[in-house]
Amino acid sequence: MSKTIVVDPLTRIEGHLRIEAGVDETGRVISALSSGTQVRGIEIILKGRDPRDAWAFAQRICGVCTLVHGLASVRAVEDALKIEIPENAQLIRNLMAGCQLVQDHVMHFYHLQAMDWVNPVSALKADPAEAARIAAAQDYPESSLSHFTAVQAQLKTLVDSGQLGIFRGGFWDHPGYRLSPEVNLIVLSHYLDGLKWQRDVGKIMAIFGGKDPHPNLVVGGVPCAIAAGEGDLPGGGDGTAVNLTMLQKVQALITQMNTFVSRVYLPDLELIAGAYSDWFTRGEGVRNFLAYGDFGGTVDNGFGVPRGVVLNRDLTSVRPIDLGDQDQIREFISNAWYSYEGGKDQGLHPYAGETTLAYDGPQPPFANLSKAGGYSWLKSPRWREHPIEVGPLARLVVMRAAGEARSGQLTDQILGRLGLPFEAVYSTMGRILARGIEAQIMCERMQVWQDRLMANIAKGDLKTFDGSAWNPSKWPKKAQGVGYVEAPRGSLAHWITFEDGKITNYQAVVPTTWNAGPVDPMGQPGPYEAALLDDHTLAIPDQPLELLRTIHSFDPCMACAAHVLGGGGEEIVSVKIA
Ligand code: NFE
Ligand code: MG
Repeated sequence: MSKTIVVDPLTRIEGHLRIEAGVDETGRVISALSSGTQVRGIEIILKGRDPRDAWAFAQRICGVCTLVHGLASVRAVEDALKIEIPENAQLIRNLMAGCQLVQDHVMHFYHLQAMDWVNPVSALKADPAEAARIAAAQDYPESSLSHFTAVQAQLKTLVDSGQLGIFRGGFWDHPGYRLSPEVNLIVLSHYLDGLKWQRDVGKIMAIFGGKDPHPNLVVGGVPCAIAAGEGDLPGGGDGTAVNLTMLQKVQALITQMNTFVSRVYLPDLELIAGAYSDWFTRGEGVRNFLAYGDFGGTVDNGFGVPRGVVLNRDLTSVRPIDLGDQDQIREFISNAWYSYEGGKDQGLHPYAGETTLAYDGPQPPFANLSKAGGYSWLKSPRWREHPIEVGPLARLVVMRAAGEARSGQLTDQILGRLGLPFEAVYSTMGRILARGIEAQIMCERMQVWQDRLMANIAKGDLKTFDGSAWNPSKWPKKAQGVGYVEAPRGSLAHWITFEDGKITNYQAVVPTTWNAGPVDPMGQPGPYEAALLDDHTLAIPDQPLELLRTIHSFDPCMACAAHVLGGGGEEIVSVKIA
């Protein structure tokens, strides 16, 4: 007899995600539905506003990727008004976005995903001396016996208190956990180190953006002025500027990021990937990948992350993307709780996109989702009608197809040590590994951008802002533009249209919408759904650890994905195994 497993809310993600998976009598997953259960209204409230203010609203789409929606928004306005920002502004935006991406990847690995692979209760049985020996052999920065003894005592206090707290949600002492007690203790110690590390490194965003989360941005560049030495604002004045002390702080933080990523995060990833190498053949998902490209236009005069689509894993062809082309990117709603004026079966390009809420599902609390009437607050974005995965794995695949050297070298080194071919990346563990590889590359690129910024300043180039947007009398009567970012979870773009200086339409198509959206009118499941249908069984269907592993490998952010609030605050149904 088949059963339906309902995980709602799925925890250790951002926001509200419900997964329903049907399993047969052997525990094999035979159906999967991914549902975003919360809706917000950011696209709607942007209508009628000044395009130059949009970023500050759009940035509130999410409190995790706190920078990227603001960045997509200012870029959309700059595209519409054909504004080129100064190179220093581009470098500073890259440094901020790079910081956001690396911080987010580390946080995801340790604080959101690691408990799918690491058993915190087992770490209590570890021999701290053995853990210290393993840590020394791995050349981890911290490998003393006193350290691991202290971490174990800290963990014991937590477990003895009966309040497992952060380690509790969605955690089972399941046979699928395979690491030795000592390795569990080591990775847990890095979980704790990672909390402090991510607090420290976010300061890069605060230095350039005034605060973090939600650093400040501006249409035309960045809002921080640069002072050449220790002084205040260039030309005098009472304000503050990013001066030499602050730039040295940024340098120290980039070094701190790189040290943690190269000596802690990547080695931990390799340990986990080695112990769970069977997860390189699970959770494959859709076979199509997309990256809009980003982090370019400065030092190497091109895309740091290349742009293109890889279909059906064919690495011999990177297909070009045009974000303005009505035939390429369209959002479908046939299984989403929205309506389109022209009917539910068509897809709309974001310039002509509509955000009209039309909840037609069962009244909560309800037992199960139903395809009749839709089952999600997420739309289904498609590229030329193909379901597409975006994110670190997609970028790795597009970089591979485009022949990008550094990512290829790092990937081959790591996979080589694990004895695996490149094709192994098309998997749950591949997504996790791709995130770490990307974090390493990004730390290295941040150093290049920082060096370039310092060189520009040394030459006397302090320009960070082009004020041409700030004279609306020179704007065209009507304009439209698209701004895109390679955000931590994948390709993000905002499309804006405005007339007489006021926004007429604003559409965000967000990484998690690409990945977590529902079945489209062509009958194709979204990437989460496809990845769950991986022809494997759940060892203990009542403890669906395997589902969590695969969904977490995408790093879901539902606030981003639905970004459009339902009235009344629908009840979020508690975790239920049916
Ligand atoms: Ni809310 Fe986001 C990222 C964006 S996700 S985290 O990364 O954009 O879909
Ligand atoms: Mg949208």
